[in-house]
Amino acid sequence: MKKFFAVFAALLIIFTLAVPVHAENPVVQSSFTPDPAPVVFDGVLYFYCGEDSEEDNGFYNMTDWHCFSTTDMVNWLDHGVIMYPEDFEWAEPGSAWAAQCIERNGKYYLYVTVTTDGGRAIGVAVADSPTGPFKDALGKPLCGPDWAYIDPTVMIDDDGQAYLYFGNPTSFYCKLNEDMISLDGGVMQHDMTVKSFGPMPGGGTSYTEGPWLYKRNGIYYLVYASNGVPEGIAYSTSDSPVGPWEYQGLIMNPGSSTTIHPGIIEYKGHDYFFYHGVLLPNGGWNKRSTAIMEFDYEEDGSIPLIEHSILGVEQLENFNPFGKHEAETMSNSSGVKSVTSDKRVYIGSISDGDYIKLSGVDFEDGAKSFSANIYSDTKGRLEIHLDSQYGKKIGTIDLDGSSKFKDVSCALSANSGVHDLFFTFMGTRDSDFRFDYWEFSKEETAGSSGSSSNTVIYCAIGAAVVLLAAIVIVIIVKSSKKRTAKADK
Ligand code: FUB
Repeated sequence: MKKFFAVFAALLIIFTLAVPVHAENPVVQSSFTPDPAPVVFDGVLYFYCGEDSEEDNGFYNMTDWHCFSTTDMVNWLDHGVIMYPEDFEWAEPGSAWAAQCIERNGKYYLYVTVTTDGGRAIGVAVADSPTGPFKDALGKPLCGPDWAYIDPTVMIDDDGQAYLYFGNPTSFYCKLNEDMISLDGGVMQHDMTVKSFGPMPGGGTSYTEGPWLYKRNGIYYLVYASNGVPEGIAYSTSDSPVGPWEYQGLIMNPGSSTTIHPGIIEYKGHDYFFYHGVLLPNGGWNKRSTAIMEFDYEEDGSIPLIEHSILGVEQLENFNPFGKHEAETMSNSSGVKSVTSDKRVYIGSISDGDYIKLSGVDFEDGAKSFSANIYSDTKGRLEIHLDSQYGKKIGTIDLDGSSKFKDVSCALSANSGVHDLFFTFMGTRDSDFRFDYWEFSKEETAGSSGSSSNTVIYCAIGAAVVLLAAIVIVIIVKSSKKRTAKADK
């Protein structure tokens, strides 16, 4: 029997170590993340997306654009709100439809869809960093207004010529000047033929909206939402950046939402397909979330049919917890929201029992201390657990309920190797926690305030008490021996 358990335990350990860490779809749980647009800047993978509001207005109530980044495909840093439609003075609030960002000569250009007087329009904003601050570059639409002008996608070809595509249900395109904020010529439209864009059941072509333009091995790819609603994803190819296009077929069947919106990117030798679906419990056709699937091109460059799955992509490398990290870095979470306020992004809306998870965190030979910047309105605690929300507890920070952001720290009990890391908040039912940043260190922290350091203090007091008791016993024994010796005399 003992032998059986030993073999079973060994197999379990081998199995656990052999299964790679996977992301879960949706990628983000703390907000809705429709219309994802991935891009790599300086070795970091970003995706830009809109935000479907929780407040339903019966249509798309899209309040702002967000940006997320990763280097391991599983743990994502939320850079918060990077722009509001109101930042374009001529655009309507709540109209933050699809956007895409591109870099040229050290500037970052964000092409967006918004609603204005007389229709939708493509606006362009510019920033010095991928995460903003972005400013309207023109003070007016780059293209439009026109109700068909939505979903910009942008590409700079090898010869330096930039192209902008957009449109529903027609595919429009134009050339951009080197300044990226003016057109070289006018807006053109493709011949909407079945040969170029495939057949729509019931007539017309399958092209619907959400174009995604890129080049790979000399082939131009135009990937787009197809077949009306519910949308699937199809693609066409060309040997020229402006077509004519040749329809190649469907690469994703319709899924959980009416719209789906594609984005494709190569990162660290892997090819990823971004799309959105109704993937959160409180989601809906206008409350959509980003999902990612990995795929391999066929040898001839064609894209295979990609399945929908809630099992996302594999982690590319372990997460290094040492050094300062923003609290809005996570692979999963429960209950929390990222808050953008005065150029500061933190995790708010945290209540009792909520948690933040980071996957595949490498503590190497062990972290000795933990520090964080936290606000709490209640005498609660931040507990640090390994491998599950209530797994092995390696440290606790006791929060004083002062309703101020404070630097707090604690010593840690033994931890080493690679684990999933959970920050679990414990308080009273309606407690309000806010979490700005954290850091693990290999050094012991002086003046630690958490209960792991309290444990050290309690141990020291305990040891002193035991020592005192021992001294008292020795004295009593010695004096009783003296008394016995006297009596014997
Ligand atoms: O998110 C609003 C609109 O729905 C987008 O612009 C379309 O691509 C579709 O996803």
